[in-house]
Amino acid sequence: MSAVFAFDKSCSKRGIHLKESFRKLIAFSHFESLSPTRHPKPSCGTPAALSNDVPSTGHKEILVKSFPHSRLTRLAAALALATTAAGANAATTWYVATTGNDASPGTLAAPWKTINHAAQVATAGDTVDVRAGTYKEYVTVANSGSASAGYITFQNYAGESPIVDGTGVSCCGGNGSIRGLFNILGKSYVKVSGFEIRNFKSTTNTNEPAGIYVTGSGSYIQILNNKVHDIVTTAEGNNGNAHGIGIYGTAATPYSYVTLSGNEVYNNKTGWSETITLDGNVTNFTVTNNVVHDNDNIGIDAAGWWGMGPSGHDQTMIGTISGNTVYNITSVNNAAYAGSMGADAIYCDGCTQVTIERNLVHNADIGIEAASEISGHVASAVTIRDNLVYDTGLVDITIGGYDSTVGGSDSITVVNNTLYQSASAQGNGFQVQYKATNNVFKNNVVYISNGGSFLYYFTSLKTTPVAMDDNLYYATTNPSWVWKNKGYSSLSSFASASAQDAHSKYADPLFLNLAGHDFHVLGNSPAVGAGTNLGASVVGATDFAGNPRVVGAIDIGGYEQ
Ligand SMILES: [Ca+2]
Repeated sequence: MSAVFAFDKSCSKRGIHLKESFRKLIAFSHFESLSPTRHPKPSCGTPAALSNDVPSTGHKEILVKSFPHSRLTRLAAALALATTAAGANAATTWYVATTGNDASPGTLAAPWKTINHAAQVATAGDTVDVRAGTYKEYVTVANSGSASAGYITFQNYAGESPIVDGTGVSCCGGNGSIRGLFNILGKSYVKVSGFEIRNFKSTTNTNEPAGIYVTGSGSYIQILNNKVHDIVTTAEGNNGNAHGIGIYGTAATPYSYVTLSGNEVYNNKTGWSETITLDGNVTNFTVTNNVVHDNDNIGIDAAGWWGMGPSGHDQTMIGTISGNTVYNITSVNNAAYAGSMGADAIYCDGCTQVTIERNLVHNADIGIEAASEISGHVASAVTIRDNLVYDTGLVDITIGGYDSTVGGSDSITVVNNTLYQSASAQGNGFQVQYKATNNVFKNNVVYISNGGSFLYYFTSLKTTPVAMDDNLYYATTNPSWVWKNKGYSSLSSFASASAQDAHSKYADPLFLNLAGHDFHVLGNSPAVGAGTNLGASVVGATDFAGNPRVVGAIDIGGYEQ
């Protein structure tokens, strides 16, 4: 028996029933936030009654009334009325500054004081420019943009860095309510860009803080270039939850065309919940070029089958998770996990038709996983390609349900990834668990320096849970494959027993700089030109670095030359 058997690799993560019940609670509790809180108080709690002083339409007339009657402002008033009369499609740029006043006209010279005031006034096509400074409030976007008039955009004033800070903002309405520092509740064509969003905390399991919270149904949401951090539940040992960025499709009409790009999401303590979550009826999404690190639960999660959406509309689907850097993701200090590792850097938990490509993942409990935790369901039609994954606590890439009683994985294609475990890392390369069908592992480099396994397949329930070939394996000590809970110490013995990896190789891939984690290979590497081109729809257009994926004969691993 190799060292691999010294670890408990059964990956029995999460209190499944507990988590499911909480998800359902979330699905019902969003009604609190869906109420039209047009004029919320700075502190949370029961939504404020609607007030009539700032209606969501006709705001320009309101501004006219508030002007002092100097000659200059009468002129401005006339212009404002003319703008209103000309139609609602005139795009306006509004300004917010910590020195402002919500009774001001919202101009650069006379800005508003709160972002939330701007969020009540701005309509389709408008832009809200927020000056530098710290805004201790939460923001609920009152209106939608449109395809014809454009987005409602909330952004940093050029060259400045506004901060939305939850310090002193009480959270969040009770009864399991989620509230974000930014809330987009059933709105469409909304963009949030260039904010630091931080320090929103709850000490109870009945209040769930979020950095950015999107729920209901809608389309065209863009969350760009924000820093979201220190969103925390201190009730992790008591079923508390918090959310960095949460996109929840809760209706038969999806939340669609959702883009999360260029955000840094870090130092969050989220209990049973994830750092970035898309769950329920979410379609046509893109999560790209984000940096997600130092969080105590899953980094990026595309989820389904949890009851977040209505029956038949309960899967996150048709999307791309690409170009993200995800690291330092572990649940060992999350009391919900009672000291165990179980946090994925990137997780398709019941998603379908999703591509996970060109991500850099390291120092996570689990690198990338595609499976379902819900009995009778699967993650399906997921392509995991051109990723670099190294130094994980359990495994770099895994498929199949974590227990015989949960769901599984169907048609997961894992191609052209480079996996590495250094001597100090604890994990394996690949893992196959329960209920895995029609899956493919091909053209991957797997390099193991810790005595772990290239493949850890510990059940014997499926004859062929995965088709494997054209992989390049290398171990600095004790090469090991585990197939149907039996260990093999040579590629030939493994290939013979499994009827897999007939054309795979066992050789040093000759990384350019292993200590520096540069997984390019030298020109004379056995990876060069040694893969099988499975077609553009499978191997994609580019390699990890964004260079053409196929140059001459396709290479094995994340890089092409
Ligand atoms: Ca090549």
